[in-house]
Amino acid sequence: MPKSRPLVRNPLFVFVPPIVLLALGFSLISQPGAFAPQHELVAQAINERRANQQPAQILPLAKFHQTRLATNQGGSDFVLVNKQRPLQPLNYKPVNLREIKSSKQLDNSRGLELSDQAATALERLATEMSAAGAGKLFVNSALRSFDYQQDLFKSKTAQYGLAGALIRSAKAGHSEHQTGLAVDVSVPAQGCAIMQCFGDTVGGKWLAANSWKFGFIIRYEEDTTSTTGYTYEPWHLRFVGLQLATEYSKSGMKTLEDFWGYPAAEFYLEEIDSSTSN
Ligand code: DAL
Ligand code: ZN
Repeated sequence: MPKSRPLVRNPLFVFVPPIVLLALGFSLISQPGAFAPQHELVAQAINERRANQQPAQILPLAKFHQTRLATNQGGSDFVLVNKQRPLQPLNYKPVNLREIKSSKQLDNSRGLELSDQAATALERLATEMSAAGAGKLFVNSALRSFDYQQDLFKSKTAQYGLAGALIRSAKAGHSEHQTGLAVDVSVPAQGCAIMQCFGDTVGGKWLAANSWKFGFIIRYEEDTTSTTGYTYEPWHLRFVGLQLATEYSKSGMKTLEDFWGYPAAEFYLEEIDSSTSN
């Protein structure tokens, strides 16, 4: 009987396939935007913009995907926080904070803080606003901690009931104020402080028309509750940086959810779950 030869595998067959697979995997995940969530929503948003003959994004698509990834990061100017996109961790605290400087054009007598770049932008905005004769800004609210937001939500609930609180105030961990990128302002000399009629004042109109030039947007515009979950807040400015604010204002979009192609977030997921589980 011939001796059977021991089975010797060619090392090429053993090592090459896993190496090829690994290389393929790495090349795929290193593609820009490979992890960008919901590509189809981005494509849909872009197609809708085209169909409505709105100006197209000038960011190339790959860059748009990369930028959109930053909407998940609390420390990014692009972060998208809403009822369905809590900060992570929930008690997130930004690191680059500083007190907004008071001046002849800007009253921050409450000593409130914002992220460094948002504070600088607000100081410039206030100088221009005053020079334009649109009034002297007062800073009503800026950075809020998780605990502060929790107390605020409780006090709004006591004041307006749960449904009333939900459309006025975010739950802790879900507020833009916790990022250091949002600020509530008023012009005391013109009245309507932290009221919807602020939008009809000289100051409120100037902000709606000009705040993008300083990197801010009015985050909760009129008639956007079904997307943002909040009623009109003409006093709530959100810093997104000059490039994005410029793009956003050119795009004609009214919410960041629409701009980035994320789903509307009128309700918290737990509200939706509880209403469908009965
Ligand atoms: N008032 C806004 C929605 C907030 O509480 O963040
Ligand atoms: Zn606010």
